[in-house]
Amino acid sequence: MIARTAAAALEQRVKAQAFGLGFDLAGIASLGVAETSAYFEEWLARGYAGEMSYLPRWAGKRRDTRLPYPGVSSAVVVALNYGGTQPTGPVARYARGDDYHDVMTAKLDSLHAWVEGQLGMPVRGKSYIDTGPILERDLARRAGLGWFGKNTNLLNPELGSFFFIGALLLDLELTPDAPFEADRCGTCRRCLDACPTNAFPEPRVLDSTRCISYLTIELRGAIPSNLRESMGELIYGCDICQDVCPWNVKFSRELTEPALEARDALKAKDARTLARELLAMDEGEFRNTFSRSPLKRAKRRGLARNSAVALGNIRNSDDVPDLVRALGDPEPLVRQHVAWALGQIGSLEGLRALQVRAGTETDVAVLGEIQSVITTRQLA
Ligand code: B12
Ligand code: SF4
Ligand code: SF4
Repeated sequence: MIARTAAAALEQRVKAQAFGLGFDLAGIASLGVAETSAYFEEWLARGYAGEMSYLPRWAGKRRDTRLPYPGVSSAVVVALNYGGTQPTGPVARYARGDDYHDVMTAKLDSLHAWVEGQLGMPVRGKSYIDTGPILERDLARRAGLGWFGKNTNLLNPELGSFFFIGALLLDLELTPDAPFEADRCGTCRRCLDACPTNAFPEPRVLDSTRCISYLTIELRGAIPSNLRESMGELIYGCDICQDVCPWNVKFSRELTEPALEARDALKAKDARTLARELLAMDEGEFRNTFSRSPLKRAKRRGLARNSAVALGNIRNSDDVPDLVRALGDPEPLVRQHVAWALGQIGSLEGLRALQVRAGTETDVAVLGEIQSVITTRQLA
């Protein structure tokens, strides 16, 4: 451990360097017990993590920020704005450009090298951007970056909440900033009321299993039928509970980080155009189009599944031929949601195609979906 005196005066310079690298906020926290870990454990116990098994797996380490990378004692915590002023669309703003993990890791690694350069010696340290078992919002609040909004996002009074959080853990005794103590939500509850799937059982608690962000990105299997209509035209992620927040309406900033600019495949595309393109893509096209993109996380089959749901909600009968073609998709998960979409549109052509498909379909879930569509339509 390097003594405090040796690191004196570094705090201001390291923050200035972080701003120079393009970060929008920077603060310092000393590592230790995460104050909100009891909330996290209660959240897990209530089943709100759904299938995100990496969360319970490393729960013990999330209790204390000294555990994930032993031997470090301070964190430089940063925020990077991802452009809340961009128009809303079928893909959440954070995911339109290059993967933020790569963008922020490169910047934080360079900050680490800068610290070593300043001190003229190697300093043990590691960059984290949702890449390890750390309660990042807890750490960021401790470093003075903002408060926990009722929509669970960390909000800053000068930036709103459209930013990523990252941390550089260091074996240095840095003087911490004051934690952000105020709660600036007051009596507002716009985010809670705006959520289309009622994913907030109470303020500051999110049931992921109902959240569109989880359903479109993290969930590997079928989207529960009772939530499909509420997903509207969203294909990847959801910004609704942030869009309605008065702090974002007032303080969202323009995107300044070039690597986060929307790539051509996603730029200014309406949900219908994008959904049709995604549904028609094969694995090779998908890999080429989305290399280094956050969308890779959902895989082609996840995005095709989401696209089918979006087309089912858009209900344009011109999309029936594309959907009928997708009834031949190699992935049963995709065929199942395509069957649902054809049921939503309800055109004769689509229903006939479903009847034909029922004759050759071997997957039980897909057959179940087709039968359910046919039965519902016969009763209607
Ligand atoms: C799992 C996860 C998800 C899950 C669950 C989200 C959730 N709210 O729990 C899903 C897939 C749904 C998700 C969605 C999104 N995510 Co996410 N996600 C994470 C991840 C990996 C872990 C979060 C976690 O631990 N959740 C468990 C709950 C219990 O923790 P929490 O929500 O953070 O809540 C804390 C506080 O609110 C507080 N708390 C809880 N209850 C109470 C009650 C009271 C009274 C008080 C005072 C405090 C309090 O304690 C909790 C623990 O510290 C983090 C990265 C990380 N390693 O932290 C990113 C992270 C939270 N996600 C992020 C983003 C950008 C998103 C999306 C905006 C993406 C999108 N557009 O689709 C949405 C936002 C949805 C939302 N309203 O939160 C950013 C958030 C940045 C910010 N400004 O807050 C993070 C930090 C990633 C990053 N490095 O930038 N995400
Ligand atoms: S991200 Fe969307 S679905 Fe999830 S809680 Fe916010 S508004 Fe609800
Ligand atoms: S919409 Fe209102 S309640 Fe929700 S996070 Fe913003 S200020 Fe807080």
